[in-house]
Formats: sequence, structure tokens, C-alpha cells
Amino acid sequence: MKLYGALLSPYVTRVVLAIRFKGLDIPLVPPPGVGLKSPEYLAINPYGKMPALDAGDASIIESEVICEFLDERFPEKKILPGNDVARARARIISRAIDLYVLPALLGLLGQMNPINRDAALVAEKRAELRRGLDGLETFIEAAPWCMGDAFTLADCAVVPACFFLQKFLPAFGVMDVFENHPKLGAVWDHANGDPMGAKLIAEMTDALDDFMRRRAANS
Ligand SMILES: N[C@@H](CCC(=O)N[C@@H](CS)C(=O)NCC(=O)O)C(=O)O
Repeated sequence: MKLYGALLSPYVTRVVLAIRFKGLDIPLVPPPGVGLKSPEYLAINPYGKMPALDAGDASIIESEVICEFLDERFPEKKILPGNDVARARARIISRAIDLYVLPALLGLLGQMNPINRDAALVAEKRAELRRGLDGLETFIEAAPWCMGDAFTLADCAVVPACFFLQKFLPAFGVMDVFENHPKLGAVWDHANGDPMGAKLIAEMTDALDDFMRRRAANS
């Protein structure tokens, strides 16, 4: 098996965390062809988005679906809790990140430059993000992971999302990113002190620094 993608995507890193937690030997490799819309990659993921899993007998797309697929195929160490309510809550957190957090954050990323910033759009996206994070806060236990003691699918989604929140919200004047969302902040702090979490956060930091350097060199 191999996972197509790059570390600067919160969707890709969600799956990377699931793979590492489960102890699977599935390398992360760049998508084939030139760009995500190349014929080679579109044959693997017709939506031209990363990640995609080459499972040997099938191509599996959509980060959450890939995580659940890996949990079913390799059930020895699960990222989905045993209890049905806990399982539903882990899925809610993961889904809420996709539906209510990352889209608002991506909307803000398009407004990074203060010189040509659309103030109304920024206000709208910040309110949307606030609602997304408020909702998350009601589901997160932070004891110390999202669902309690065990690392789950919810943490696979939350840790990369927190990485981008704390990197980019200060540019919009939000200096204490987790001030209104202490449980989310506690999970983020725990991830930073956890060997697997800290390793991924360091890798994402390097990837982002490298991206910023290349962007500055090209401008
Ligand atoms: N719902 C998808 C979202 C994947 C996604 O949007 N990936 C971004 C990278 S962060 C991408 O490939 N964007 C390229 C594009 O949309 O052209 C998933 O969970 O896998």
C-alpha cells in the first residue's frame, strides 16, 4: 500500500496519524504526474484531491473514508472506539472539522495579505470558524485526547486542524488562539508533548517553512 499526498494538507496528515498510530508500514509518496489534475492522478482520484490510498486491490479516496478503511482492514489497533456512542462522537468531531472548521479556515487563508483583505469576508469567515470551534468544544473531552484516554479518529482530524489554526489565526489578530476553546487547546498541548504528535507537528512546521521560503523566492 501507499498513500498519495503531502504533509501540508490537514486531510493527508489525518491519515498519516492514523497510519502511524496503527503502526502500519504505508509510505507517503507524492501524487504521480504533474499536479493533482494530471491524467495519472485523476485515474486514481477523479476529484484530483489528496490524499488517496493505493490499497493494492483498490484506490480509496477521502481522508475519513481512508481512515475507516484502514481501521477495518487492520483491526489490531483501532482508531475507532469500541462503544457505539463514542464511535459516533469521534466521527462527529472528524466530520465537524471537515464541514465547519477547515472550510472557514481556508476562506481566511485566502485573505492573508492585509493590503487587499476583504474585511466583510474575513468577519464572515471568522464568525463561521467560531461557530465551528464552539461546536467542537462541546464534543471534546480533552482527557487528555479528544475522546478520553485513547487516541482516536477524532485526534487524527483535530491535531492537523489545530496546527493550521495556531499558525494562521495570529495574522488576523487572534493571538491566544485557544482562549475561547480550552478543551481544544488542551488536546493541542497534549499532542505537542506526545512523541507521535510532536513528530508530526515538527514535520508540518518544516513543510510549511519550506513552502513559505519557496513562495517568497518566487515572488
Ligand atoms: N474531502 C477531502 C478533501 C481533500 C482536499 O481538499 N485536499 C486538498 C489539499 S488540503 C486538495 O487536494 N486540494 C487540491 C484541489 O482542490 O485542487 C478529503 O477529506 O480527503
